[in-house]
Amino acid sequence: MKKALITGVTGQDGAYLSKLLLDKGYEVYGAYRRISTPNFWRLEYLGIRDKVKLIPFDLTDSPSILAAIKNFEPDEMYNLAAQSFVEASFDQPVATGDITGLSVTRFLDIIRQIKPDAKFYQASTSEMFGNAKQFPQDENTPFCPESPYAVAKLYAHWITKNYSQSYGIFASSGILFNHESPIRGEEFVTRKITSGVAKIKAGKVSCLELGNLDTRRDWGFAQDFVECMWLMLQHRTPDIFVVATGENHTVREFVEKAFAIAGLELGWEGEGKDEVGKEKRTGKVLVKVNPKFFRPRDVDNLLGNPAKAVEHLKWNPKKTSFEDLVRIMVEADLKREQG
Ligand code: NAP
Ligand code: F7E
Repeated sequence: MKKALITGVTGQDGAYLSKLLLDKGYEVYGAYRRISTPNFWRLEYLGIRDKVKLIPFDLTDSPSILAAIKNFEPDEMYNLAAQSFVEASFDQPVATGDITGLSVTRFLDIIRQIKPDAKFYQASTSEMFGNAKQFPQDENTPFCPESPYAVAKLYAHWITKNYSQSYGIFASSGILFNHESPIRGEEFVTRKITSGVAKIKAGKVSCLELGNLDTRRDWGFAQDFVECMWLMLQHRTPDIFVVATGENHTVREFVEKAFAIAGLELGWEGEGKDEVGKEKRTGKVLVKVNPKFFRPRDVDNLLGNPAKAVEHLKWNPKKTSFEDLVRIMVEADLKREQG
C-alpha cells in the first residue's frame, strides 16, 4: 500500500486530495497544525475524518517535518500547507514569507537528507504570474508577483525546481489557478458570495459587501484540480504544469450567477439613487462596494492554458463548468442555512 503525506490537510485541497488518495487505496497521513480548537470540519464534511492518520506538524518547525518523514516514510508528499490568503499577506508579509516560502526549503532539505527517493508536490499558484502581459498564461509565461504571498510562492516554486535539478529529487510544481468548492474558506471571494447569498435568502443579512468587482479569475472546481496533483506525481519525470480551466470571469459575473441560482433579485449600490442621492427602495438585494476589501495591489486578469496537463497527464480541465461550480457552491450553502 502506498503512503502519502499531505500537509495542510485541514484546508480545502488537503481534504479533497485525502479523499481522492483514500479512494485509490493509499494510506494517508494528514499533517495538521495543532491549535486550541481542532479544525477538522472539512474532513468531516467529506466523511473521511477517521480514515486519515492525523499527525501534528508545523511548517515553521523543522523537527516536526523531520518526525513526520522519519516516522512514516511516505512515498509521496504533497505540500499544500501555506498562509494562502493574498489579502492577509499584505498585513503579515514576514509570516507569509516564512510559512509559504522558506518552509519549502526546510521540507526539501529534510527530504534530501533522509528520504531522497520520495516524490514531492509543491502547490504553486497563478498568483506568481501577477499582472502578466501574456494571455493565456502557460508554463513559459514570465512571472510578475504582485503580493507578499505571490513572492513567497515564487521562492517556493524556484527552490522546488532547484532541489529537483541539483539533487535529483522527484519534485514537481503545479501552477494552479483559482479553484473553489463548498469547503472553500469564507474569506475567499467565491465562498463569501455563496455563503452571503444563502444568509440573505435565510433573512439573516440584508446585503453583501465586496471589494474589486472587475478582476477576472479562471475558476475551477477543487475536486477536479486535486486529481491533477496526483497525476503529476505519477508522471515519469518531475515537471511543472499549469492547471486551469482556460476560461475566466469577473467577480461581478460570479455575483450575478450566484444571485440568479438562488432566485434573488440583484441590485448594485448606486443604481437606485434618487435626485438627492438617497438609496431608493427597489426591493432588490444590494451588493455594496466597500473600499476596505481592496488590496494595496491586485491582479486584474488571470487566464490559464492547461494544454500541457491535458496532453501529458490526460487531465480534463472541462469536467465542471463555471455554471455548475457556482451552482454546487450556492446549493451547498443554501442547504447549510436550512440546517
Ligand atoms: P487553505 O484552505 O487555506 O489551506 C491551507 C492549509 O495550510 C490549512 O490546512 C492550514 O492549517 C495550513 N497551514 C497554514 N499554516 C501552516 C503552518 N505553519 N504549518 C502547517 N500547516 C499550516 O488553502 P487551499 O485552498 O486548500 O490551498 C492549498 C494550497 O494550494 C496552498 O498552498 C495554497 O496557497 C495553494 N493554492 C491554492 C489555490 C486555490 O485557488 N485554492 C490556487 C493555487 C495555489 P489551519 O487549518 O491550521 O489554518
Ligand atoms: O480574490 C477580489 C479580489 O481572495 C479573488 C487563493 O486561493 O487564488 C486565491 O487568491 C479576487 C481578487 O482569491 C472581494 O480583490 C473582490 O481580485 O478569492 P480571492 P485570490 O486572491 O485570487 C490564488 C490562485 C491563490 O493561490 C490563493 O491562495 O476577488 N475581491 N471583493 C475580493 N476578494 C476577497 N477575498 N473578498 C472580497 O470581498
